[in-house]
Amino acid sequence: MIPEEVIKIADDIREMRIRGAGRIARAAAEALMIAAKSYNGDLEDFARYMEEVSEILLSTRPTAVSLPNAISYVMKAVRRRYGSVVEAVEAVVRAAMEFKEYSEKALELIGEIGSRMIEDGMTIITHCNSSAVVSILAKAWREGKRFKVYATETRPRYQGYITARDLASRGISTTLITDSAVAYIMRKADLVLVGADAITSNGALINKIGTSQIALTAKVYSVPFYVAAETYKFSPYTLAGEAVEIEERDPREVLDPPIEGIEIRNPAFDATPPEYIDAIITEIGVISPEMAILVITEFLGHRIVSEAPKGYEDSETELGSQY
Ligand code: RUB
Repeated sequence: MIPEEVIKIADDIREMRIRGAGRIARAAAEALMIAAKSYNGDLEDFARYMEEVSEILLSTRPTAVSLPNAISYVMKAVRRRYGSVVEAVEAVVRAAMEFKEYSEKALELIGEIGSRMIEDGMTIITHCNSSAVVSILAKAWREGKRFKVYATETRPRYQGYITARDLASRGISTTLITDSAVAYIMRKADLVLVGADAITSNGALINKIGTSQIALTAKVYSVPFYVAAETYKFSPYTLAGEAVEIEERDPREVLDPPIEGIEIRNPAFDATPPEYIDAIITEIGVISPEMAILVITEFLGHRIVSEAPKGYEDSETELGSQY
């Protein structure tokens, strides 16, 4: 029996009570750990049970690659041979803890590395709500740098309000703007800083819907466009030619009640081509989008495969050797 707590985490991810690629990944690792700890069957069935749990978690939201990457990391422990259930459960708990600790440490490092790129007096535009972005801005502010942030509302779910509240609560000078005010504000901006749901093998960014319009505008006004992304946001699946699935959410998030006779679409993410990205700030350093392939192959240890993987089970995510 899959524990209710695990089903609740899956529901919370699906309904966006847990949201943002990093948090989703950590919640999935936590759910696998809870599932393992409450397992009371025999050893032969353990792997099948854990696969079932990971399927439930994987089905929650399709776009953030941090989710399958986190699951892949923990499930690697499930697939080893064990002498007892206790041993198997301990290994899963260890792997889940490792992932969570790595993820938290990565956020801190991104804050440290990224804050060096923030200068006094800057005007910075951000979109949606990214904990990696907040980590950078908070660190720079703590170091005494003084700058101004414009946060977009981020329709239709208004995650920009979370960002604005968070930054303002840290004392950071924050202004909320509508999504359509970006081009108007861009003329006065020095930097755009956004998070990532996935980075593809060719260095494209998948992030909250509207990100690509902002990147396009930044390019026109020659404003640098930076992405903050932990390495587990890099997608090994794109290496094998898979496209990142863009989640389409309920149209009622856009308009409720709907207007009769009008179709409403609600894509939650979009793709920004690598040409629009000046730098990707990761926990292993600042890289160009062209280096995404090296992060996937050399750092995460994925092979260039001859056959496209069907899912996370064909691919094993490493966390890199630093920690
Ligand atoms: C969140 C979003 C964020 C990234 C990065 O979308 O697009 O920019 O997930 O966030 P949603 P983080 O609200 O639909 O999940 O840096 O926190 O991982």
